Amino acid sequence: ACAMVVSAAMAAELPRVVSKDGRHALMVDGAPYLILGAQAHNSSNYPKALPQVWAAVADAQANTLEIPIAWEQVEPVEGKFDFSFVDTLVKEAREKDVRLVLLWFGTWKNTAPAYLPEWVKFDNKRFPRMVDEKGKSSYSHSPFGTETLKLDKRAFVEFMKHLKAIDGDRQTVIMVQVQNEVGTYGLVRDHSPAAQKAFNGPVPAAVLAKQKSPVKGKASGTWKEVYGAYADQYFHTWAVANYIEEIAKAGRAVYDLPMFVNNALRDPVEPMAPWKGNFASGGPTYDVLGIYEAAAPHIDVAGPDIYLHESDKVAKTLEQFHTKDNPLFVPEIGNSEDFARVAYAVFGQGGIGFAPFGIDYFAFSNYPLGSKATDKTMTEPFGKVYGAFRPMMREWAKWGFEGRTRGVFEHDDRKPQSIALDGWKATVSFRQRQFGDSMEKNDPLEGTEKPNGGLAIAQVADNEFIVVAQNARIKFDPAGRNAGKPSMYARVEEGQYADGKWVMERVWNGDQTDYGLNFGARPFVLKIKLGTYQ
Ligand code: N0T
Repeated sequence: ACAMVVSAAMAAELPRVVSKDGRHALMVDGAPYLILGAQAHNSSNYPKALPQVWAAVADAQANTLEIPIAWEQVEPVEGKFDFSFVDTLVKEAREKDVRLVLLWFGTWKNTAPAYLPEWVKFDNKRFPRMVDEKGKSSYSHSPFGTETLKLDKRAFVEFMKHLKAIDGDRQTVIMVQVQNEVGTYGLVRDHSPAAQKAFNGPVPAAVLAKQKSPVKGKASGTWKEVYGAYADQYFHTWAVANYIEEIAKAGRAVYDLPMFVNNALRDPVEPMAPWKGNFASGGPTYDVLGIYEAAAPHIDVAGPDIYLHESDKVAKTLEQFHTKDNPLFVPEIGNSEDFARVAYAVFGQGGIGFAPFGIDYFAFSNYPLGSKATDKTMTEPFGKVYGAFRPMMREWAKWGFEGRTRGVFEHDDRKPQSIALDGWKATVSFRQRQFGDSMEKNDPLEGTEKPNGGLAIAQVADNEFIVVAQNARIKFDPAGRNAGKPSMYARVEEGQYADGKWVMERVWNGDQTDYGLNFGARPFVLKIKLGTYQ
């Protein structure tokens, strides 16, 4: 009877994002959870599409599927709701033991109105689009459209009510994305009378408190006075964030699941400059996360959609979207092989989740953003990584929340990287043979022609580590409290976590430890104990 009481109490605890000392966790069933995610294609939100999705999710060894729910799909006729797809999806997800992150495609999908019901799409009077200085319509709907907001919100609330009714006992669905890649291309902000009036009004105090100006402006006043050349973008960001907040807040009032937004990135490395048509104005780009935090407190996370293949841009993006107020969550990343190694950095750096886009055997490739392949060769690189993390994902998420984990991915320059640990320094190198120390320039290691290495490490005790990696070598040197002391391995075990316990498979020694610990193409897990002597 006691166990039943406990499990009923657990089930009643809704997923939530928690933060402590600048670190974050996604709690699911009362404990930190790691999203080993996979996102389906944009048109896979129909029952007949699901078999190809589940097959790919299984091959990727993902524990969570991200998939759209579209306003056009649930309210094809005004006021008449149809959630039959949601029912099928949740039922099948339970059978497959996969959690769900649902993506609400409403007013904005990649900034555009494509997923609006037909009765909304063309009715510009009732559902106005943004206009430029001359009154010419943009393709994209205005965040000042009060009817658009009212009805998007109503549909979203109906959706959340339905979710609560069918899944409130169990939380197959653990998070909800509100809209998709919001903002506007080609126009920095709305110029409708309502927008104009707000633009000439004062910046709200909450925004002033959270969003610094990149230029020297007044401490308070109108958008122009405070934010200068950035005023148009920041204003539009505030307007879009407000709109999203209204919807998220209303949805959470009926069913309080964590909610997030995703971002089509602006260039992460070019020097900061005002908008000049080079990204979607109004989206949660890294430079305006403060505005989202101020305007949209019911949004827990703004996550980057990573399709930039250059390693410096990927690394910078992980930094920019990981702050004391914003958990690191990568809701989309290209599904090409080169991105699989980035998972080690996200999981190692305390991220709550990672999801390649297009994990779905629907014959559609979004190359060059992602993979050319639409078969098993596309899912396999992610499957290998997830397969290594999956048995210990609960432990890993807990260590991440405790600040014990670090992670790196191989950069385009192929150079070694070092990781500072408590009492130790780890050096991670790439393209090295397992035996011997020289990097043979004329005899490069097969299978490493392109960067594909990654390593994540958790310090589980003073001198003890769990390492999961692929195509990488790790070596440890004493540092800090151990600096200057001679050291050696006390014990290196290959094994795996099962039901919360470490299960040793073999002890590594001799050739297997003489030249550092070498991981090949297939990831595995090592438990490493180090020691020092006089
Ligand atoms: C993403 C996906 C889907 C190199 C693209 C990325 C998804 C959306 N958009 O397949 O449409 O729903 O969130 C846009 C990135 C464009 C810039 C790429 C620069």
